Amino acid sequence: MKRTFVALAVLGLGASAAQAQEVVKLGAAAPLTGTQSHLGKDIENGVRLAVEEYNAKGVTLGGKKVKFEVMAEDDAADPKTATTVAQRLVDSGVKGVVGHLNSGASIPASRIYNEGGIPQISPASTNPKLTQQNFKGTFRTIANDVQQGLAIGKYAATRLGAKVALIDDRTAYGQGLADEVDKAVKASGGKLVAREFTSDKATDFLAILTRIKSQSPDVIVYSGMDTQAGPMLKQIKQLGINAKFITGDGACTGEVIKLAGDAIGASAYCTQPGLPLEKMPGGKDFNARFKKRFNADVQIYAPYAYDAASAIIEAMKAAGSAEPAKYAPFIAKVNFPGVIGTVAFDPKGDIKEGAVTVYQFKAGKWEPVQ
Ligand code: ABU
Repeated sequence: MKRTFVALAVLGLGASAAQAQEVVKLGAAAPLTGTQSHLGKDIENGVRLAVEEYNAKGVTLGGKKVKFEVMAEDDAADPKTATTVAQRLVDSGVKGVVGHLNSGASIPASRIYNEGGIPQISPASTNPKLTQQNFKGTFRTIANDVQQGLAIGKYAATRLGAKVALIDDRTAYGQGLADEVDKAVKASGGKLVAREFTSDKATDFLAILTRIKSQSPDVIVYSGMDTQAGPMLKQIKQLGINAKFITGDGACTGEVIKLAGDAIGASAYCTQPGLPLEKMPGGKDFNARFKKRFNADVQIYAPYAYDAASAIIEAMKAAGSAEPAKYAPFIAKVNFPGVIGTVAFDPKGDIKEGAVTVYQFKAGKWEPVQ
């Protein structure tokens, strides 16, 4: 195995007493350019904060002091680019990867990591299929869309109105979540009056919204990202559609509020797998450290990325090694208090504690309501 050593000259003792410090590279893969870059950067920064804090404390593996370095890669939220990026990370000798953001990127990339024997923990990809492939090294720190779809479908049909229209963006995330919402609406006694789809590049939703308007739904569920949800809310207002609106974690952001402008109001709801940041056990403190370090607000996924990087490093510490073959089995056994809560995985690799929070838009921001 290729190893990189950084010679640290110990001041005053001369070169002979220099300490060798092993560099352990961790990958952070997410969209760092394009319309989802605010979420990708959130992930990269979560990983960076974890790595910097572990480096500051000092980590010794197998008697050797190590220094962690982050190799950040831009997958552009694109499935094909994600596989290229995954191969580059494996070839570059990273020992573990936190990523990707999009389920449509994480799922194809997971095959490359699995073949390369490199553990992958996604802090954001919620499509259930990611952890259903029987890959021993694939994990996620966020609850999956079986739970989130159930929460959205049930809340929509029982609290927002029985007639539900459903739109998805045909990505692995959007379509997968919509399928779960569809089941949950029907199981909760609701009626699906329309099922439409768009794409994660679209900006014009007038045709599908006009069809939906003719069905007079009580609630529109959008399963996709904030980049589409913002303009969609504007066009719902433009068409005079009088329906409530609910969306999942991909659009449960501050960005959607900016994009929607005055078209977002108290009839807008969203969900996030996990607790609100201020209710996470380590949330307030994490938020302060994150803001101080990056001069930026947490979007959604930074705490999950921080805990994912921590899970990799804790597993390395337990194994006494950064070699993936040696430390990977220890990821399945981690159990530590993270920012988001207890970090421990079920046999599939999903986080064990998976809450879902419902938010309503109130006084300019998303407020937890359930
Ligand atoms: N979880 C929402 C955004 C990321 C994804 O699963 O595609």
